[in-house]
Amino acid sequence: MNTELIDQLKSFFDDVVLPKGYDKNIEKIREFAIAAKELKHRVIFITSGGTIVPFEKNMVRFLDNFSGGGRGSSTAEYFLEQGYHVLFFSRKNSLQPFIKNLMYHESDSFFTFLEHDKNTQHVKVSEHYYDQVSRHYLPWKKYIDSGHLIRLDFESVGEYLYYLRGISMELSILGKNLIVYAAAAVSDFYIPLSKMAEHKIQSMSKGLTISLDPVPKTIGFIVHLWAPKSFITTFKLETDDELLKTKSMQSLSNYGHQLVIANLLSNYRDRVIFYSPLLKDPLVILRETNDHQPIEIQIGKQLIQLHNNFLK
Ligand code: PAZ
Repeated sequence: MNTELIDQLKSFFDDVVLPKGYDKNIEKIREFAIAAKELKHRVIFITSGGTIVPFEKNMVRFLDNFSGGGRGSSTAEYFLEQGYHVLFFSRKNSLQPFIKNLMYHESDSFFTFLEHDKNTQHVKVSEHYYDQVSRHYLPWKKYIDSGHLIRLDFESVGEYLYYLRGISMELSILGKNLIVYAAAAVSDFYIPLSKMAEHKIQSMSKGLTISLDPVPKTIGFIVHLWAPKSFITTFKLETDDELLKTKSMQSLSNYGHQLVIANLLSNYRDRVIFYSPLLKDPLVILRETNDHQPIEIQIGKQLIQLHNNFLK
């Protein structure tokens, strides 16, 4: 890795807050990685949801982005069902595998599923929703209790990168059995602590101009330093179709990893394209309009096939 990039990353880490409980959480991940290695488990490390960029040290305001964690959580479900162990690293309060269907009900909130039991004066799951609640809650509980699914969350871009580095390094002992699946929408800009207001920014008649520094690119670090033997998947999101192919190919040639999944904001739930040196041609994956299954099932199927080939 070029020393300039290494220095940039070092200054980034020096100028953001170390996540609370970092050492303890990394210790948990180390134990998970050691057990998975001993038992030769296949593991996928999924990042999901969007990072925030705080404006103040005593944070009142922040920049956010649209990602809600649908892609990451649906992918986690598929891989768990296929026998993979999943480390699910997601934005705090974003969608979670299986229980996402209970967190956000189509017509109402989680309260839709409840009813008042007049005999006990307790609230219980309404009989009408027994099947639905069990179908989503039970697999979630089963995978957590069995240790197949472990979860950790992030909020700011600083927390995200600290853990991205720490988790990748811990899981790297799994070698080729590890897939890194970086689906989170990570901010390209941030405010370093040294330039950040201490307290709530006060209103000013002349308005507010905020200057943001670039966040260092980390794909190269994962590929060359943090988890060099694993199968690395990154996402490329664009809004302009003309740019999508070029940017995806550029990313593959810059970093030399296994897979870029390209998607457009306008239809990312219905269409993605795989660019990979393991494929002869780019692979377009479409969700049929009458298909009620999420596209992540198709993504997962193709990804497992590529992972199988990579392992041979
Ligand atoms: O979380 P979600 O389902 O709402 O969105 C998923 C996504 C579009 C953020 C993901 O597919 C993706 O493209 N992630 C990378 C984003 C980026 O290039 O910054």
